[in-house]
Amino acid sequence: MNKKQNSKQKIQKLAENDARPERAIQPTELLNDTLRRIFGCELADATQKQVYRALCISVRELLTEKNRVFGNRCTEKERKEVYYMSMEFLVGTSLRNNLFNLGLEAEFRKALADAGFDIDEIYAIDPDAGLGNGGLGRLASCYMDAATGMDYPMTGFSIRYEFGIFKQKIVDGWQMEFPDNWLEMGDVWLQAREDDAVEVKFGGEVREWMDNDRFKVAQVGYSSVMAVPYDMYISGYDSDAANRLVLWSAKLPQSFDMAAFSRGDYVRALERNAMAETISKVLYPADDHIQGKRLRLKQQYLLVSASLQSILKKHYKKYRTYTNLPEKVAIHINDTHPALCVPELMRLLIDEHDFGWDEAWDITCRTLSYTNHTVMSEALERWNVDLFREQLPRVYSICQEINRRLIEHLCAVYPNDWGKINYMAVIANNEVRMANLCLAACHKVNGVSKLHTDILRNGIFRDYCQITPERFLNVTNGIAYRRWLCQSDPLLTDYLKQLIGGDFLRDARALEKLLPYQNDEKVLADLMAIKRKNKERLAALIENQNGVRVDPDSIFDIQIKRLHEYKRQLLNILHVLYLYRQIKANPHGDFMPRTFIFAAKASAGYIRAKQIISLIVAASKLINNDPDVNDKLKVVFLEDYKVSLAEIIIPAADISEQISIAGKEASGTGNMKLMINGAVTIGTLDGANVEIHEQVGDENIFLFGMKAHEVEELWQRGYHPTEFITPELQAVLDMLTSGVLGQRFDDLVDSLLTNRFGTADPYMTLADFQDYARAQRDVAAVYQDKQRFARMSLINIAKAGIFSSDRAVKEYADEIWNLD
Ligand code: OX2
Repeated sequence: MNKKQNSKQKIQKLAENDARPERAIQPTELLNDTLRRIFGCELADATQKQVYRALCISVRELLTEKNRVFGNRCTEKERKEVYYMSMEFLVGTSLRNNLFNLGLEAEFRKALADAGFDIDEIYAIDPDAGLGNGGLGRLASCYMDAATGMDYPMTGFSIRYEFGIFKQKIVDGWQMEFPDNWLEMGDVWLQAREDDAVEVKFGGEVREWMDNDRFKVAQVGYSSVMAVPYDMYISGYDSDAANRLVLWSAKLPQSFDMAAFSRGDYVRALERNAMAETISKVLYPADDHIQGKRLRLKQQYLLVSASLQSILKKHYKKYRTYTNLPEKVAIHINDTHPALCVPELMRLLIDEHDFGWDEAWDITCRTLSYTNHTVMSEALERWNVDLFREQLPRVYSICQEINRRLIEHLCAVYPNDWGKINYMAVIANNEVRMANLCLAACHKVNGVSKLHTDILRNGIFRDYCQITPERFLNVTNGIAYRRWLCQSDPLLTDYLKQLIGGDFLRDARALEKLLPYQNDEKVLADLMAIKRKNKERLAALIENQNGVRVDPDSIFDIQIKRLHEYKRQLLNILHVLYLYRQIKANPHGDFMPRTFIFAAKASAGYIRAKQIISLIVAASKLINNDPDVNDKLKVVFLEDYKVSLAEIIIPAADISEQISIAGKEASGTGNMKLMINGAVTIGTLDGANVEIHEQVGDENIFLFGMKAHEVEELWQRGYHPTEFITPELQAVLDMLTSGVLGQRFDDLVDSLLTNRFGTADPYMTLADFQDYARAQRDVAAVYQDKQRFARMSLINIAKAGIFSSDRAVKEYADEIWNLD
């Protein structure tokens, strides 16, 4: 090879023939080349930040090449591609994940150490790309990783939010939100493609006319926004592929309102500029909940319209036709947020590519598929008709026609059953219903755990399922365990490699090779020693951030997830106070020391959720400062929960709290991450907990509470929370209203006991309390027997393989997307 070529050129050259250019890399040479090009320096005189950027850029360039070669191969073979549309991708950090996937971690660690840099310090510079709220967004990222690792051509589409999920601080016991300016450092992962910007039209009106006997429709008098794509490359473990996550950023068209400038209305012109660019400014911080805001609708349309236009353009370039779209392209709608795909694909095919309605509808239906992630009624998206029509007049007229035809069809299927027909309509009661739009069109609809899919089939989507049951299926969620186990718990991973070999790195089901060691005292002791190390690491972080000393020999009982009433953090903290009272009453009693650790963000406007955070913080102050209970009970609320914090907490967990009211948590994925790290679940039979229970059996999980059907039955009979209050529980509730916690939580107690806010105790916290306390006693009893607990932990690790996102993505590929 020509000596004058730099590493970048060499990689380009190699990649033409070799899908693994990473194998030929010389880390020091590559870093020096990049440093010279970007900063005009070399490792010897670079700063840590320069090294960080140079390393990221080197990795990005490598992935760019991999993606180009992989893309060409897919094009040559005319492989079917999948496009995953999601308003959220909770990517977390990228650097360590990419180096790990490319098999370059150890080499770069060494090269940097030789130059006097600690790679862990460099990782710490890498910001979380927090372009999502919680499980839904993280799932999208896990699926990108898995698909890439399995060489599936998959492109993610989302929005380049300038501000991701807010940073959380607790100020005087109350959650405050601060902007997350992740692009300051995170921009290094993004590659802008200004030339591929796409026009997206808002507002105006619909005009119809005849053109040589052809009926034509168009949107006129609209305002344009340009959507500029930014590519983030996604690596996969030990794979030939590299895929792209395309993030759209809103910009005003260059030519826009030049008139205002020439009129000298400089300020107004710039104002409109800013208005257009607000579309991609900030992620809506609500999880499992909608706010029907105009800006949110604009975000959704920006994502959908820009993505579909670019998909169609690429498709046409390859095949010179759109009629084979369903054979070559699968477009997946991740929850209803991108449901506008249905009318927008129709619009593009009809208005811009001259298809008739029937053919366009056939193509649309066969191309689109939809995942539902929640049955919570406040999360089912509905748009006010006036708002919708004002912003998207042409898309609205298409929705009307979809609805007209749908109702015609339903009248034939369910004659005169107006209740049902109204329930199934796309437009009704002055609202556009996004779930029904997906149900009317998509060729496949799936839930995210067995229980959740049953509830879709027999509950909220029953009427649709009756007509076409073959469209409905389950794909239980999965996690990218190479991030959540292999990268976040290197101690356990190295140990497992020695003990059972490295097969589990390729196939998570190989973790079952651990099972034969379940009675091996040495192995059990080793596992506990690793857990203890991870607990020490977390204890150090807690001391550093919260100034609280926790005992690594206590049970680390962990609830980390979005704060939502249905997830019942309130149940957990009420029980903590209940334990507190027990210890106070009997300070010399035999009590297994415990540390309860919480981390959770509440949606900014969700006051009840913020009150629950305040209660946790207040309880932690009282308990952590009470010398009577000090070595027995601690409570910690860790601020600013995010992917990178989860990666430190999860390996240190003994107990995983999955305590939602049965029937409400669609799946949960934190439950899987904790399980694969050896935490034992205390939980209800909800979401994927049901399947975790199937895997580990009664012996290796702490179940409690009502089952989903029992919850329903209790509602039917009439739920009276006061009937479930024992004197001990009453005493706990009294703590909340008495002021001993430094403030009073009357609202929270009211929400449990009175109907003032609607239903009393809508998530049946009190009804499940006694059985939860019983299950917690079981936890303490079992933990006394260290070996027994270690065995439970081992079995949880061994049986977690099924929850790999590799398995989940394969099911999507085979049963929904029809990929080869
Ligand atoms: C979440 C669900 O609440 C959770 O149960 C599930 O595991 C996750 O999605 C991934 O499927 N917003 N967040 C969710 O649903 C919605 C809507």
